[in-house]
Amino acid sequence: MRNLLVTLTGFLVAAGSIAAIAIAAPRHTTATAPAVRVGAGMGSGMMGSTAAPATAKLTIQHVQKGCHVWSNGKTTAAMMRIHLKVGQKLSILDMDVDAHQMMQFAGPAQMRMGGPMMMNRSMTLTFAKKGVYRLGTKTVPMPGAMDVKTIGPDNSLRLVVTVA
Ligand SMILES: [Cu+2]
Repeated sequence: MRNLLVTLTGFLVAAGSIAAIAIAAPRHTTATAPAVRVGAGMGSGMMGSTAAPATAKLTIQHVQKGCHVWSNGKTTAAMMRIHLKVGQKLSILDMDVDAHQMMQFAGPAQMRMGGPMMMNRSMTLTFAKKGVYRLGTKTVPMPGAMDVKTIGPDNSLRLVVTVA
């Protein structure tokens, strides 16, 4: 629950600053200082999007049949293939009731997977070398975890990342 609150607070802070910028723009059109700040913020945002490829995002979603699947926002599957550019980041968010430990089975470089991700926690992997990375997760039993009824055996999440 604490983790959820931290996440929510982060969203609220982000939403608040966006709202502040939106409000500041029409109110302070005559004052020069806020206008410059708004302009600078927009400029750095645009520079950021062109300098580095956008972070790819996958979510581990809870489903009734198989307990969990990957979601890229468009499709869901236990096995996903994604293509990234060298140096691109992949952010993985665990929205499943299970804790998931990322694993690497193969790849041109050893990735640091850290510890298990709890619900509502995310991790970001950076793919610095070209090649094919075979990744996956295993669920990790946690004390006090929710016992949610699902249908059939749990999916084994597998992920093939091609970096070129
Ligand atoms: Cu699950």
